[in-house]
Amino acid sequence: MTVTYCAPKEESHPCVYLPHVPVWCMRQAGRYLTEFREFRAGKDFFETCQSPEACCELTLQPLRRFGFDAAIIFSDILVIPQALGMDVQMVAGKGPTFPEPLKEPEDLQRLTAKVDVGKELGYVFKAITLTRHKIEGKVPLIGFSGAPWTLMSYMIEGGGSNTHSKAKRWLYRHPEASHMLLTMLTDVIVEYLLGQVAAGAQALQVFESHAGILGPVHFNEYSLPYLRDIARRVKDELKEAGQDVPMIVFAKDAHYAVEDLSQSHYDVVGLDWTIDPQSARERTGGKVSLQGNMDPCALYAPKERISDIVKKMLEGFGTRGYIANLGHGVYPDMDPENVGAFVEAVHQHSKQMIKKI
Ligand code: 1CP
Repeated sequence: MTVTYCAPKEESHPCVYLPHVPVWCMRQAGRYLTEFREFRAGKDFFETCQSPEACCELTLQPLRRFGFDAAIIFSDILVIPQALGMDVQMVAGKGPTFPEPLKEPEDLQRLTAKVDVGKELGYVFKAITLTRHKIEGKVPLIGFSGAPWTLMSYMIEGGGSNTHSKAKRWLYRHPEASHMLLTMLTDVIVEYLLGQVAAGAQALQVFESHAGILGPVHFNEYSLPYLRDIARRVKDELKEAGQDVPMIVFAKDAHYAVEDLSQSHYDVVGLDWTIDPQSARERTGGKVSLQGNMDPCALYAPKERISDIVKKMLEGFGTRGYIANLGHGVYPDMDPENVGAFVEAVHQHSKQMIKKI
């Protein structure tokens, strides 16, 4: 099954000129919004993900409140392990849970060898097409996927983990099987991202949320080659069809890798808050755009303080080749007003900075 987005005639081009630095937030659709909690109440998380209408509504909720310059489709990175045949449940108070995680290399045989991405994940494509229409060209719609290592770690750990020791055990004990699993995931991710673009996604973000636990040596062996392969294959395939879509890579806690990431076929490198904006600029040498990186916890500060922090961040990154964001997602206990203050501060300070150029 393929879903192809056909733009309505009146839709404006997404690459519009903005008088300010664009801003969006990871997890901008989330539990910090009362309307999100009300909508999700009593509904199963993954059933919600499978409803295009629900995903569309949840994607649009933050846009109604704040002046975000992009939408990110409501879904989850764990729909890929589900497409590979694994059972994943969202347990209240615990987070995502795999009742039968992968334990040993033989367990790879349990995974679907050739995933029919259109059939298994067509509901995400439908959600993207519906949402793209509903946005009416006001802001671009971002599609996303988890990166291979992050998905592998969930599939082996069976849920969130502090040490990721079960998944890292595979890297030390079963390097071949690890590469096999990462390759399987990469193949599905490439097709999944291309399907999202066909359905109407105007940018793509790849989340390597568990990069930090790897360290430089393992990152170079088990993460970076797959991240590169994903961007290269998606870009090559799109190029053949005369298309291009900006791609963002977000490898959390992998500041040691920013140079490599800036040369890995992605257009934008997303940064967490543990790296200084100016040094990120120096290390990436203007080769890519940067995204990030305010500490999400700065949203607990009073609004005036948020404005000062944003100003410093903008001065560090500069206004060109830059997308403002947090260094990770919005937390459920955050005050929506402060999220609004963050967005306003980015717009206001960057407008003034651009005027001075
Ligand atoms: O019931 C709920 O609403 C649960 C909270 C929630 C939400 C709002 C989860 C469970 N997933 C989501 C949506 C989601 N997940 C989005 C939506 C778009 C948006 O950003 O607004 C996105 C992009 C994700 C991606 C995602 N899921 C990541 C990568 C980003 C990151 O946070 O590093 C990861 C690691 C997940 C797994 C996941 N899903 C949900 C939780 C609580 C977790 C993390 C669990 C853990 O390992 O601690």
